[in-house]
Amino acid sequence: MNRRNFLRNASISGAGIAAAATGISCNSTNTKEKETNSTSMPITRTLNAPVAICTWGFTDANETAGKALDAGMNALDAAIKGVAVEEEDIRNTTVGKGGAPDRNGTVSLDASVMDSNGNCGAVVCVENITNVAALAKVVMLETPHVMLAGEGAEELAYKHGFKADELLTPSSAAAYKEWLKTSEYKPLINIENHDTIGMLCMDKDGDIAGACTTSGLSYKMKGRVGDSPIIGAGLFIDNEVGGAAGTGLGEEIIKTVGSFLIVELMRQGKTPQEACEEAINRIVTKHNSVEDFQVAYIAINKKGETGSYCIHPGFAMMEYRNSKNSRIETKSHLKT
Ligand code: SD4
Repeated sequence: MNRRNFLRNASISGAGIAAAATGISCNSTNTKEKETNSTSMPITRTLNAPVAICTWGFTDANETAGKALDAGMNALDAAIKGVAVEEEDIRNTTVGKGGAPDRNGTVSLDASVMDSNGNCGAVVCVENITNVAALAKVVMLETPHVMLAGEGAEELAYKHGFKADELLTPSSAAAYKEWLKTSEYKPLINIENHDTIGMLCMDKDGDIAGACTTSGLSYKMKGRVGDSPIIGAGLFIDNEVGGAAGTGLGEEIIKTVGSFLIVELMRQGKTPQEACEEAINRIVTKHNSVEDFQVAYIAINKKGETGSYCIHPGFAMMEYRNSKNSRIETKSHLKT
């Protein structure tokens, strides 16, 4: 038995034993399978998969991933395929091509991926490649490293057939020109200026993986890197437990290692919803005021249960399940 199957079977047996101990019966709404544990006791396994969730209201991206999962694609490739929809959509001003530039007028992208075996890859400060989540997968698979920056990441991309692209579009260049008039570095709250995509997928086998991709904060300092490409901050997966992804002011997510925290809280028994709420509360309790910035989290556990929570109202999570794509308005710490 390879490590992956060993862990999967171990976690399934663990879930079954815990459920038996609490008298909870695991009823699946989707996939129900009988398993046998080491003492030959039948265990009903709940997978409720496939499931795809993502940050903000990215209907098409989430549906793309969900349909790919339905067709049998593995969780990592489905997440990368889903987020590519936003990377390639020039209307999205904080992801991929068309993303807002830094203060010098250069668009630079960050991304990370993590698979169900605990492997991960990331790229930061990439200036000429649109599909940076796919590039993060190349770092994961084709190098002995986890993260590559700037020119090194781009060299790797060209070696693997990626094409150079102009990421600054006429409309992002015009918005930048307008911004230069005041050069005001404003805090960002919601989708109108802030729409990184973090996506978590559970495939038909119940394996979980994710991807996170962004151009970061609009008009950031040159070289600034946020949470999205930092494993544990913007994205974290532990296939025995679940996964989490973040969006919002990356500095706050990094300081509290938000996605790792959520997965660890789920490991301790919290639901995805409770874990997201506690991770937001960690940030809130460290500040006198959180009026000025947004942070939002999404999470999924091994049973396919999901949760989301944020600081300011206005954040929504997309969820694809049983071939249905739904927008889930997320509860927030601040009520207005
Ligand atoms: C960052 N977390 O670079 C990203 C920004 C973001 O929606 O989420 N925008 O800090």
